[in-house]
Amino acid sequence: DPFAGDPPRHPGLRVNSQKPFNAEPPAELLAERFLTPNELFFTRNHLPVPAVDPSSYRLRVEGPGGRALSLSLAELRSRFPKHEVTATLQCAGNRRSEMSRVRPVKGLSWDIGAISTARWGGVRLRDVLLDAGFSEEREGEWHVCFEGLDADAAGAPYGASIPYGRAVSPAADVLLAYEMNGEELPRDHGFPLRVVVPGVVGARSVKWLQRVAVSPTESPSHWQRNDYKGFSPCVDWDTVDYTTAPAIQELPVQSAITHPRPGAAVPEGELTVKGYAWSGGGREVVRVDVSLDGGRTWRVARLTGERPVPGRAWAWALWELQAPVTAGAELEIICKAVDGSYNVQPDTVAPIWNLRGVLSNAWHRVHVTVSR
Ligand code: MTE
Ligand code: MO
Repeated sequence: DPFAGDPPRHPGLRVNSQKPFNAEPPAELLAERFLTPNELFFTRNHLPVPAVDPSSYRLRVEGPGGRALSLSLAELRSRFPKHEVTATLQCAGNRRSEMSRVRPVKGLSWDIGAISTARWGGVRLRDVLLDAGFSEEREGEWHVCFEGLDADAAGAPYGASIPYGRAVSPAADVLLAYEMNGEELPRDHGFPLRVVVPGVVGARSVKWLQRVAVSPTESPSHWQRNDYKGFSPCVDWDTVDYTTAPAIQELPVQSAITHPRPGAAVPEGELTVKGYAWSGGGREVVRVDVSLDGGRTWRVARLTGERPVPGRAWAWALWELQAPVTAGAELEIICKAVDGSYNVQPDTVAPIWNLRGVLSNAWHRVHVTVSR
């Protein structure tokens, strides 16, 4: 069993697949805290968790002109300043289960919890690239490619890439992280070193990082070239051509209701509706609208948690709304977020349906009844 060496996990996680391990925190706990506790942070593994000996671990950074850096963990910590960033990671497949209710899609059936937030500590990717001999400006199209230590049966490692400009931009805060919420990285989240690309789909934040290289083309990895792309609802598995769509990088604006849960009976009186909202590319959430009557009337939720720097809003906003509800009522609660570029979420799923079930960000709808 290639998964026999996987680490123990928190029993409270909602497991979507055991081997490889994929799990999300229960929705009721998801937005209870601004920083997701490490043991509840959603986990998205494609392969078995590699066992890494931190004393012999080396990060290989391919430099220009055939030079290369080989960095131990101690060297990473001592050669480069420590940098900390609070960032939300969201899987492209978050809320896929709502998409499969429109028409079946291929992929893990995530509910609303393939998203979590942590304070990451590590070194800036930028500092490591400059140390390896790269410069800030580079003519033409370049990509920074990452490889993990986890490999498939054919020996191909998990890999992904991001554009060079994001990797070297000091404002983009791309990290090689060795800490998560003040603790050493847990094994499920990439021990001993992972990439964290704030504002970008989780798939590019490569865990168990082994190698960094700069290339004129994107990572050759399956997960960069043939997955994590969006298509029209008219494209099916017979017609899909992965070369025609760009790899997902920055994600669209997103929000979901974490309380109450679908089908709940809530007591009459004052109802508190809670949830999260987030947008890609550092675009801050400027407003969350909530309806209790299926979208006929709206109220504005109160945003809680840390307020972000505009343009570098890497972490989600939590929100809540109090409203009186009367016994016997059937409520269709809806939330929708607006980001700093006034991007909004689509009202329904069908027009954004796609065969892989990614980018599922329609208005989130929760039906509840009010009891006495
Ligand atoms: N990195 C490696 N090496 N292997 C993986 O399977 N999964 C990716 C990314 N990095 C993955 C990886 C995907 S699709 C996501 S959404 C995030 O890791 C999830 O990070 P997490 O498990 O820490 O939440
Ligand atoms: Mo993902």
